[in-house]
Amino acid sequence: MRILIPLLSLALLACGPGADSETAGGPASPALPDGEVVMDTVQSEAATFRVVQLVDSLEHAWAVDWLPDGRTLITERPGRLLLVDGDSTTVLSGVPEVLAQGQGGLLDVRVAPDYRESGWIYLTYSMQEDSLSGTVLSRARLRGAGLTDVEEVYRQTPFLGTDYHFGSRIVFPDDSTLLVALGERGQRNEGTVDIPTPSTSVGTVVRLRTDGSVPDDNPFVGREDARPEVYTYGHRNPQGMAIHPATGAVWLHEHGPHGGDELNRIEAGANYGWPAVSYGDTYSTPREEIGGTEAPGVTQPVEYWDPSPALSGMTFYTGDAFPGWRNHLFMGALSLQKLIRAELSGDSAVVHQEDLLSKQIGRIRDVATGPAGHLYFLTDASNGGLYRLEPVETGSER
Ligand SMILES: [Ca+2]
Repeated sequence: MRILIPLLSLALLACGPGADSETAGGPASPALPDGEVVMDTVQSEAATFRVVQLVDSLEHAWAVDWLPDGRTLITERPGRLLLVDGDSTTVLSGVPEVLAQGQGGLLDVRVAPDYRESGWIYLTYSMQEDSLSGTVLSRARLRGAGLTDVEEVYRQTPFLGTDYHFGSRIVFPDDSTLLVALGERGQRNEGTVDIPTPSTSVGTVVRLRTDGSVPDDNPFVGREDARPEVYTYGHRNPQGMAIHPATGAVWLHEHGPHGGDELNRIEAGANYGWPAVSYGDTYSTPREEIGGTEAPGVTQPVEYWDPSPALSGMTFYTGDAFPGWRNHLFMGALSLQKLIRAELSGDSAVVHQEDLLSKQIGRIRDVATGPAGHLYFLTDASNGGLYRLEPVETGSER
């Protein structure tokens, strides 16, 4: 059963917390509930922490982000956008209609970096039209308990007939542009080994201005055989993307087929190979390699995993609560039900990995640095939750 208190929250929204409290590094946010400790003292390589469940009864939660005043936005795949303010959770009205089918539904949510001035909140979701579907990016403003000024900013081209591999994640390299990672919609099936091209936006990262227009300096602008919004291509089903806080490089992970989940560093114009190049195998037996593991002109992943963790969600940890984790990359895993901590060598390699919470909490769909510099994650389940990792002081730590 869902435990929501929309009526009470309407009153709270009108007198919410001040808009000047900061989200990262500051005191614990008054806009989050106290939560319930579900794991007491977890000792890991570089930190000791407890796990606190902040929100329960989430139905296939997909993404989490925060407003500048500390209130929390959570998407649920069936099509709901939730606003968490203290102990109250509001289902916001005005969310665009989504195709909640297969892997589709309401997906990512990101608060614009210039939110205090622009008020924009960005959403990705799958949408159906004429029995075909694809991933759409829209933006809207928050007013009271609903969205207003909703406008479609971009839609993937072409729409296709499957209901899976929609991607998707949004990041903002700066105030004026954004990147959206889009799935290949399952059209590149087993046995297909065509070298990918930038002629469609399936299986791509697209780069747009925040109003959806195409920047003049995109890599394929002016080429007749390519779409100008495409920034990188040859991706399979990316569900995690983040910007390195020190270098500004864009990192992305993507689901491989049977094996071969990849971590990639995103470079303008690069081809990441799917489906011609993969470290995964066919789903059918006997298992066979799909294409080869390398080809001329195809960018190799920085790292790949076999078996596939089914990666989802990604953040570079930038908070102050866990000094031993600073700038480490955290990735959620659905199938293998864990949080992966990865240490990078600059922007070139993963030099160390640690698995956290393996099979202890569930399928992890999103992970983020959030209020008070803590690490937060969402679980993907019909009764999932929002959780927070908090530091536990031990004798050996300063
Ligand atoms: Ca690849």
